[in-house]
Amino acid sequence: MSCFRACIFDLDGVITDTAHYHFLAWQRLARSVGVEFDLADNDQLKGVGRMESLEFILAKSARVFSDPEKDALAHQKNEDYKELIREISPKDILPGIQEAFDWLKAEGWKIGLASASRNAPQVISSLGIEGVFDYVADAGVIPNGKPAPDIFLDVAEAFGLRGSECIGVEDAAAGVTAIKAAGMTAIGVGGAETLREADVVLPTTEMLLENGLKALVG
Ligand code: B16
Ligand code: MG
Repeated sequence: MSCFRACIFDLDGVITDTAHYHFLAWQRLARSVGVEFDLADNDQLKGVGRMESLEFILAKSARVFSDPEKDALAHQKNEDYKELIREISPKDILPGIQEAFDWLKAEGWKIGLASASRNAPQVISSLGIEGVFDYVADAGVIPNGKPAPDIFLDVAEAFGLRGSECIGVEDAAAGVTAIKAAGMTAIGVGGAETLREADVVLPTTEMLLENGLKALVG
């Protein structure tokens, strides 16, 4: 009998490929303030909240930005991002994710969402999967963002479970660190080097059920 009773998913880059849309919107913002922003920079921002990500980009500039300027830039990035995700639909659920949801439900596990994105409710609604989750964390009220464990602990607490009873699934190094800091088992989806702290690393979500969840359950 497995000790696991919940699976807690990250959204961007795990359930759907919005990580790429975040990249495009941040790149546009970076160019508007005259700095470069590439995929390697973006990897460091995966899972990192909006204002912290903005600070990372602005630190590349010689200019000093006032708080109102920062608010305006963050607002513009979000407008660009919302424009990019307007067309999202159920066909944008990454391969293997629905299969994993079906198995988790059949096994009686709780399913949670731990996304740093304030746009998460909109995205899961566009994907048509808002009914899948037993609990969706509200990034707006979580004190410390990833890599702090807070958002994963919030979900576990909502389920009345200990960290050791939960598996977290993440595409970001900051997210894997957060899962491990919450005392949970981590499945990383992406590059083995970036996600080396994870208990299991899978190159794609297609392998999540067979090589991730079922492998951990034994
Ligand atoms: P928003 P996740 C994170 O979502 C993204 O990975 C990250 O790139 C983004 O900056 C952050 O959400 C905040 O998103 O600006 O929409 O509030 O990967 O934790 O699902
Ligand atoms: Mg992510």
